[in-house]
Amino acid sequence: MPAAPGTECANSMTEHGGKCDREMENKSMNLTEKLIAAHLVEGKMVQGEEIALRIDQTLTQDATGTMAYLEFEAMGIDRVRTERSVAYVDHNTLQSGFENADDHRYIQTVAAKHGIWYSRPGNGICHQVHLERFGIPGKTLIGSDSHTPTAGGLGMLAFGAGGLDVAVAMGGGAYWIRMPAVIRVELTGELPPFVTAKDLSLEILRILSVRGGVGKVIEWGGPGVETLTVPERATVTNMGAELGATTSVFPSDEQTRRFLKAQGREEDYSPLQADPDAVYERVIPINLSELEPLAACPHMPDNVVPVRTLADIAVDQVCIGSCTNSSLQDLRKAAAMLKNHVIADRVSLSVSPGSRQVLSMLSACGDLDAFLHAGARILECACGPCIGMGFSPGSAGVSLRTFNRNFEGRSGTRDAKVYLVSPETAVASALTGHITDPRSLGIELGSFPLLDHYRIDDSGIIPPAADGETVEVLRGPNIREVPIGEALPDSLRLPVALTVGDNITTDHIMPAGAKILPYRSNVPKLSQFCFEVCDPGFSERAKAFGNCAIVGGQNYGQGSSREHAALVPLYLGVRAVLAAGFARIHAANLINAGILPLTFENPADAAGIRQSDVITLRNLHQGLADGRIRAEIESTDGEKRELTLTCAFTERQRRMLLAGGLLNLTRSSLDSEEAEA
Ligand code: MIC
Ligand code: SF4
Repeated sequence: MPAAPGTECANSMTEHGGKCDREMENKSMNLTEKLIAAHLVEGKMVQGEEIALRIDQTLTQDATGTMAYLEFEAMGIDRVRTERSVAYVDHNTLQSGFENADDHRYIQTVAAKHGIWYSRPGNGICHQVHLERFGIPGKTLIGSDSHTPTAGGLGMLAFGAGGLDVAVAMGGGAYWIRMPAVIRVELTGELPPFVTAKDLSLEILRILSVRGGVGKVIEWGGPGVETLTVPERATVTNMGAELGATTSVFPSDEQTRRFLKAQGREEDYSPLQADPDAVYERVIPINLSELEPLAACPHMPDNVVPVRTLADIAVDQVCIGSCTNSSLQDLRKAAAMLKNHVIADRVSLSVSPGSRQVLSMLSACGDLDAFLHAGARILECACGPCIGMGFSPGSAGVSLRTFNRNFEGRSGTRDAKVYLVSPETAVASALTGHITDPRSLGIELGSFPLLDHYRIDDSGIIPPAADGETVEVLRGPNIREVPIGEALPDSLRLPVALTVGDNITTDHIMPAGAKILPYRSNVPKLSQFCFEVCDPGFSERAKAFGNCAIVGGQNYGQGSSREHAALVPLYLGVRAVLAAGFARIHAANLINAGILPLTFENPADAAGIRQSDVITLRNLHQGLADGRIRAEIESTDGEKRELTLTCAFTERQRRMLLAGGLLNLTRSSLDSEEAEA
């Protein structure tokens, strides 16, 4: 067993008689380094180096889970080798047609067979339920959802990952990341009334932008941390995903102990914190007392301004919920503000509690009545409108959401204007019908401390079967094969099927929503919608080209962890994506799929390439080893020029790309193991 993080480094204990390299060097460690050291199985803790971590827990949700379990099954392992693996059904709970009900039945049976806990549809959003019932300070967690770092609010080291990486971790394999730089946010002061953890999340997005966290862990510390409850911390770690951060983490302290105790799990508590003289790449001071209500304007989470500057904008729709802001504490505050009031006639208000526990306690506390009287529509305990599963705004509608992403079209309405705000700002605006700084209402909002006891009822969670052998895995006809890459040839001639700009999200690449989500286990069908928001002709054009490339700008693939944003382009023949920069999880998913993510040495080169230009990449095998690839670009009028692409792949990534993806690599190593035996 590893040593408890925060006390010893477990990784090289045998080599150095109980001390890891860093302790040998007498270096004090930040919390991130302690957690990494306690789980390190390969590599050195040198910034930028690839390291492998032992994973204690995994989670999946239904929209990415089917694929992850198909991949897990392909590995031929009987029982998961983690301490805890949980399969949640929370994204596509509409079941509008047989497809999703079939997928859910598949997930339930595959979970029962292989030792995975199953959280039924309606039991809640994966991140909220995981925090309540399973998260443990000091443990590692990976999940096939980009907001898995939410568990960092409990002091976990938690990462969003592609389904294949989660499948490998379930099989006992390590999770590979680059050793991140660590930024400390030093909190002082205390949040003033009507200023919330959501405003703190938006403030850090304002400071760092949607690219500012790439390659970094955001570690929260300072005296202000003590004033934030675990649900508030989880709001902050949740939105760390929007910074592009590898993950975010809070210390585990008295607040953590109180939360776990209220969940009947005090035995899971252990204290964790950074050493007092730990070193950080950068320290960002934030005085909580100086914050004010903020809003992220359309269409990016870092497009942040004070709510008071938006005061005249009329509001059509308000949505409260999502894994960012659907805790009991959030919803009780919202209910208190709504009590004895009715929302403005022009506004439609939805409330999606984060879990059945939250909903049942709202009802026990009498708060549900306030929502009902005010005219709110109570939706299921699920992701719902956050992923475009209903409640889309009307044409050009203004929607205020307590969610974490306001990407164009994500709400299901392409010309909608979505603003991200706190529950307090959301309620204030629902009451007045225009964007309203909640402080201007002149009402008093009492304090809402964490309750001493939550209602514990785990009947929505089904434990795995004791004997998996007896369980039959049930598959519906919508479940189609996972596309598999081809070994990389030494040269590729690729017409450009699409050119796009900066900050392209996985919602652009592979949109979600009620129409498309039912096909998450059917890649051929899903492929019809690839890049639909940017260019509805893309899918047909890519197929017609056979092999092709995509050209993008900075931060290509930000947002969701959905590996479909790599698997679907693979199915359509995309062999390389050339961009000025990539988001971490998406780059990993492309490599897992066997698609080359190549970076322009000179970012300005992207602008000179047009759709249908032909890119020729030669000496690829040597180029991958050198980290530089020369590309010839031939424009449609026959003009040719050359440019340089860079690729700082690790040895492991190179092998994956040469083999045509992780599944091929795993297969060939299994074949050679068999041959040796
Ligand atoms: C999201 O918020 O974008 C999602 C939907 O939860 C995704 C996962 C998915 O696409 O299924 C994520 O964040 O990874
Ligand atoms: Fe679900 Fe939205 Fe959270 Fe994604 S961001 S897990 S869709 S609630």
